[in-house]
Amino acid sequence: MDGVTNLIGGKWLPSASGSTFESRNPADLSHIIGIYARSEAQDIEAAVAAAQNAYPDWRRTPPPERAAILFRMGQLLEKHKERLSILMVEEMGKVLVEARGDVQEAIDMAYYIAAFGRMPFGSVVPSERRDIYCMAQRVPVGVVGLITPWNFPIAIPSWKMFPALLAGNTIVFKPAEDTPQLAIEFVRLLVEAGIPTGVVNIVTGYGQEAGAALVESQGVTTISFTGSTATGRQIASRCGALLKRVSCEMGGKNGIVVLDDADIDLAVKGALWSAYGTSGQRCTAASRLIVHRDVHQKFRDALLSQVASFRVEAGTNPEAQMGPVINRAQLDRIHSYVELGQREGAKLLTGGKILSEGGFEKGCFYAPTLFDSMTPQMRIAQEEIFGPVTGIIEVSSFEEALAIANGTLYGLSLSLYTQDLSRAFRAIQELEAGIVYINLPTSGAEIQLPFGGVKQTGNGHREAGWMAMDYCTEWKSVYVNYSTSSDLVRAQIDVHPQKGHNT
Ligand code: UN1
Repeated sequence: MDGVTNLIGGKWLPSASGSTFESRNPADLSHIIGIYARSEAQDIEAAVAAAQNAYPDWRRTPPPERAAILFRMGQLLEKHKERLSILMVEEMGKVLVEARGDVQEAIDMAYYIAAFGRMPFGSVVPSERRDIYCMAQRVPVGVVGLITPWNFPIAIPSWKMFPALLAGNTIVFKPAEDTPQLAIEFVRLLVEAGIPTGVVNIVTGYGQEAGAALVESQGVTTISFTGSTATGRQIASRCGALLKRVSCEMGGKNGIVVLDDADIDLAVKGALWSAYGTSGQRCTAASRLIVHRDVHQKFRDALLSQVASFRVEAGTNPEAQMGPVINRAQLDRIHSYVELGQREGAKLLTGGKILSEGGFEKGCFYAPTLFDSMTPQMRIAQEEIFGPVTGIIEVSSFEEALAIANGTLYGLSLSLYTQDLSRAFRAIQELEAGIVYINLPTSGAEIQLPFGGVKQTGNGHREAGWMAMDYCTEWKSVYVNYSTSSDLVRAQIDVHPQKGHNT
């Protein structure tokens, strides 16, 4: 039924106010994907209460049992991979092969995290005293609030949710307003996999209403957010004031360095994928190509000929190399950055326009755009655009390339193309980023490694990998005295008596 899209304590409900919003296909805005509950604080509070109710029992459920549900979730995601991928093309706009990759990331994450159900949850360490047993164990944090973006509508919820569930937390999930249908499908599969009532709740709606209420809710101990740096800053400051745990994964201004000895064919392929994959709407997209002057012309000409012949189409067409961008507002924002780049003096080589005829007029399509003569301080070289726009910055040395690569406020993903082992390892040490690639594009992170960035990209947390457990667990240190003696032995004091002092 329209608008009945909040799963709270095992029941699908409309918003308390009864108001709704729509999700539309960005390749054809006349295609309405569905109508969703437009939720506010009251709905969030109901979901938080349900998550709190479910918490004691879920926390006590043995981890292998929790893991078995995640394993079944992996199987269900596999079974529904094609259906979800097609829905993703329609609701979010990425091309089909990429949509399959998005679902695959969640499948990988489900199996990976499920395997940890029988792995150590802490450590046993020696004591400085006799007959004392010391251990540190991970414990869940309680109700975790997840605020997720539209660009990886299945993968990113899986990065945040599966570790939190394995650890014994319960969830209130507020997905992006541009992709609610995929989030609902994801939660339905979790229910089918056997997740107990109230352990995962979903509340659809807008950030300023539902998202903000989730951050404020007293029952939520931890927030995990992926989105813009501006929103992340607001969320992190509120969480700071409320003394909540908060993990923010925010903007990027990723770059590819192409040195004079690089394999140019490989670098061009890497740049194409990094800049225009997912229409540039990845946190890991490369919007700066930092190219040595000796290979500049060769690299630029090869890249330009590829970009100029790029197939932009609705992602349902198997020939499509790039689909639409997410919505009209984003389309206008991308275009205003391109106009700004031209005013700043960057040279537009191709693209630079909203595609508005020949079948494109119903959707949000932008021509893949390539600039040359970009300089490091231009705003288009400093600010995240989140669209199919990149530019070449010419450099004269390896050192200059590293300085420019590091010269932004962000630090998610940086890549370097070279055949020189010593420069590759120097770069690995010097690049200021959470993810460094050598002879690979800036996109393509695998789930078993931590994902996240330094500087204004993150606030010190990582998603995916085993390290994702850190954001959703606390450490509890435990000391057990199993001595049969009635003596009190004090740490530090009685084990190191100051010889001669008392005599
Ligand atoms: C994102 O854009 O937020 O490395 C995630 C990549 C993908 C994940 C991107 N595996 O580009």
